[in-house]
This record gives sequence, C-alpha cells and structure tokens, in this order.
Amino acid sequence: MERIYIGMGSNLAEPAAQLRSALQALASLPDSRFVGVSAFYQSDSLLPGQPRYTNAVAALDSQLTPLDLLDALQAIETDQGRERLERWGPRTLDLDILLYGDRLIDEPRLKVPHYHMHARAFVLYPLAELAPADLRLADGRLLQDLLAACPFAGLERLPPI
Ligand code: A4P
Ligand code: MG
Repeated sequence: MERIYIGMGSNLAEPAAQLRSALQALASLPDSRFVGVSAFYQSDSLLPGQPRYTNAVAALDSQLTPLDLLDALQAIETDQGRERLERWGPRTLDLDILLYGDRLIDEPRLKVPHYHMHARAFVLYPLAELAPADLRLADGRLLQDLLAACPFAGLERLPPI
C-alpha cells in the first residue's frame, strides 16, 4: 500500500455536497483504504468570473496503479456530472492526484506531484492537516517550506459539520 493524497475541488451545484459525495466514492474504491480528509476550505476562483470554490484534501492507501487510480477518479468526476466543456471551466468536481507515495510520475496523462500544488494555498493548507510535519515531495521540496512561501490569505476554513 502507498499513501496517496487527493486534491478535491468544486464550484458548482452545492460544492460541499459534491465533496461529501466524492468522499463516499473514494471510500469505496477497490484495493484501497480510506485514511482521512481535511477540513473544507473556501476561496475565490483563480480564474475571474467563476463562483467560489470549496476544496479539501483526502488521504488514501491503495494498491491501484497510478493510472488505474486516475481512471477511477475520472469516473467519479463523470458520475457527479462533470462536463469537460472548456479547460479550467467551472466544475461540479475536480479530483487531482497530488502525491502518490514518493513516486515521481511524468506520463502524458499523469504528472505527480501535481504541477500547481506547490503554490496553491487551497491545496497546501488542507494537505498539511493530514500529512506528517516533515513531508517531503518526491521532487525534494519540503511541505513546510512550500507553506511558508504560500500565504493563507483568502482561504476560509469551514467549520466541520
Ligand atoms: N493530469 C495530469 N496530471 C494529473 C494529476 N496529478 N491528477 C491530467 C489528475 N489529473 C492529472 O485535468 C486535465 C488532465 O490532467 C486530465 O485528463 C489528466 O489526464 P482536468 O481535471 O480535466 O482539467 P482541469 O481541472 O480543468 O485542469 P487543471 O489544470 O487540473 O485545472 P486546475 O489547475 O486544477 O485549475 N480556484 C480555487 N480556489 N480552487 C480550485 O480548486 N481550480 C481551478 C482549476 C482553477 N481555480 C481554482 C481551483
Ligand atoms: Mg483536474
């Protein structure tokens, strides 16, 4: 089993409910064990003119290969009504593989660590709730250093329900 961190985001059709439903789907993945989820966080979209996002990070132990996991995550996105009309468009659900054990993956369909995670507060702060304090990304960067360079400003941590 390898420890996997998944970034979750939604800005359409009741985002918090979308994330809760995706968590149930993650907990039912084959050959996998659900480990936990961060708090939910709200923030403005990086792209102007879109509704605010709700984001969280989930941790999973799994024996699925990275590409089988990606297929499973994309199936969950599609099940929850994700339509890929335009890249970076608003979405009911976005599931990104942030980290997969200590693997560096560079394939056409899959880049791990996820290419934007190092500078996104809505990824780093929820990840820090779940990950060990000394977590190092497979590319050598320390989570603590990334956090120190990434202001919390603009993130709103939602109370648990
Ligand atoms: N892909 C490559 N690597 C990965 C990976 N590690 N995990 C490929 C998942 N997928 C990966 O993804 C496009 C393709 O990336 C996939 O087919 C897969 O083969 P997508 O989810 O269809 O496209 P996307 O999400 O529109 O693009 P992208 O680049 O993931 O968008 P971003 O960068 O995630 O931006 N603001 C806030 N506050 N919160 C957000 O969550 N998200 C975005 C979307 C913009 N602004 C935001 C947020
Ligand atoms: Mg994505």
